[in-house]
Amino acid sequence: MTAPLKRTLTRELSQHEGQTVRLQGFVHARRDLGGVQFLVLRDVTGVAQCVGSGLHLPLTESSVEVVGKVKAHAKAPGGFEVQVEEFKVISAATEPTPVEIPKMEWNVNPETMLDYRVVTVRGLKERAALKVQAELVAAFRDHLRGEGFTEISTPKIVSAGAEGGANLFPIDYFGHPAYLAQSPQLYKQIMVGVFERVFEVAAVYRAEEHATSRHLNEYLSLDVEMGFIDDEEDVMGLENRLLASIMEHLKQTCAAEFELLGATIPDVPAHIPRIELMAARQLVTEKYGHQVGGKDLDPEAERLLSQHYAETEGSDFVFVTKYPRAARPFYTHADHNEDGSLSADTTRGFDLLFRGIEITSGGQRIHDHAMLMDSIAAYKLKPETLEGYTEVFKYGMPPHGGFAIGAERLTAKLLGIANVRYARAFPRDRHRLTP
Ligand code: AMO
Repeated sequence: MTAPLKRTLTRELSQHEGQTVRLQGFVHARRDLGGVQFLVLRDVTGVAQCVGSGLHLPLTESSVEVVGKVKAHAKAPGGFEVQVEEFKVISAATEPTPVEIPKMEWNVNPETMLDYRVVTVRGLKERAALKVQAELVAAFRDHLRGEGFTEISTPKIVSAGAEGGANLFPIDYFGHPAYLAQSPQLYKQIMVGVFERVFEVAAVYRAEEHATSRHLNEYLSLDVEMGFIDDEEDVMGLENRLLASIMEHLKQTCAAEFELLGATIPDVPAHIPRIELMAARQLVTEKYGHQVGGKDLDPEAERLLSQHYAETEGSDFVFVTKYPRAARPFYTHADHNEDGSLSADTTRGFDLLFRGIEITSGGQRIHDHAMLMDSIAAYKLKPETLEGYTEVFKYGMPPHGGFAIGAERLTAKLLGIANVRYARAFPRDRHRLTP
């Protein structure tokens, strides 16, 4: 008895010209011309055209197996086709798919695509976006491990919020009030006392009431925190190197995905430009006539500021630094005045904008216990609710800082996806809890 033929992946067809191969995958598309049947088989690496006669092709998306000979064929995807000798249905679809997966385009009836996400997510473009995100996360981990960071895992059920604001999801924890974590902020800081340099990759929760193209109720937060820093420049320097590594890794692993989505991988400048928040507000008003609302930058101001740096410095990235106290959470470290005293108004908090949108917040944190307690009082927070966190600052916490990148925002902007919901396999938004 001969051993069964090993499975070949569609990407490998070119290495098997003239040979008989065994493919397994999904019926991506099918066409029956009476005498001959065409089948486009999709596997994790791509698609392959298969041609045969007398085949009873099942519904699209059925999983199937094809054994056949590889022949060069200029018009077939990848330049090769498989002439079917044996055909087997592994698991037949029992219903036609609600949308035609190969024909799907971005922005075509977006709600329907999300309603049927269990199957629409198999589409080549949807898959490509999630693949890019997976590689981006892998590169995030690799780079940080290379710089001596340790991965941590912090609780997502918490007793208090970290970021302020009203966007906490309350839960009933055995009769006690609790919340879903908005961010690992307080815990990642505590873990600096253990490992000095830490990172976490985990979902976090925000009860955002409003449907926007940049907000999810559950998103993947790529968090970093490092100890023994001089100031927030050390943190921005790290993020600069990290982004350069991520983009380099994407060039090596996701060229096909970027091509499919018509997107380009940005060059990360060796030194990402920086502008202080007040100067940024002034710039968008003076150059573009845009009056900025609130204390921060509004979405239009972010877009204009990015446009300015793309045009004048060719950079898709810009750090906005020295945020005012009023626009930052209680844990943010004050900036120093020229005489060395601490500023009452300005902090060492920063944001990073990428292609018109904030993808990161970060900064130096308060590490002095007395200063932290003063800050909690000044923000009118209840110190007893934060005790589990503030206590650690009695035990010698070094100067530290960090940042968080929203993985879906980065993915969406990298790939030209207009809404962050499509940069997550199963998004949670105001009206969507399934699938
Ligand atoms: P912040 O609240 O600014 O900061 O969040 C950090 C980054 O997370 C992303 N993000 C979101 N993405 C999708 N949907 C949302 N609702 C959403 N909210 C935020 C953004 C944002 O820049 N603890 C601090 C970070 C730090 O200082 O280390 C924090 O959570 O990309």
